Amino acid sequence: MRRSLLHIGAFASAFVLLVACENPDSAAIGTPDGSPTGNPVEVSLTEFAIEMEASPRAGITTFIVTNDGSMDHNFAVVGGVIDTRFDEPLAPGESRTLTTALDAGVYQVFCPLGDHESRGMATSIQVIGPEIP
Ligand SMILES: [Cu+2]
Repeated sequence: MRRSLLHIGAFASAFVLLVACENPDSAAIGTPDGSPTGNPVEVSLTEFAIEMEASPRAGITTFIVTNDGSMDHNFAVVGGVIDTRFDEPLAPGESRTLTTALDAGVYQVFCPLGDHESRGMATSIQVIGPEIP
């Protein structure tokens, strides 16, 4: 069961990366002309830190989250009207995507599992660019 879920996550991530690579307009994602494809933002979860781009562009955003640690972790984004996270934590080595629409502004990013947030799995990101129409 866990193995098949892992494969689905890996497949979804590969698919997103594939789409991002094959779409010549991917540089324009998040601009007013719009695009259904999320702006990809890679995230690495470890004990106990979250590594990611600090200033992603506003728009539809696809977080490509990989658990590079040795224990389960989750990934939450909270700010403005956004409060999103995975329903289930990611196992070590697992990668999954989380897509959400981000307006410009500051968002708190953290791991909501146990005391991971207070141990360092927390950061803030400054989303830049025009607001979503
Ligand atoms: Cu964690």
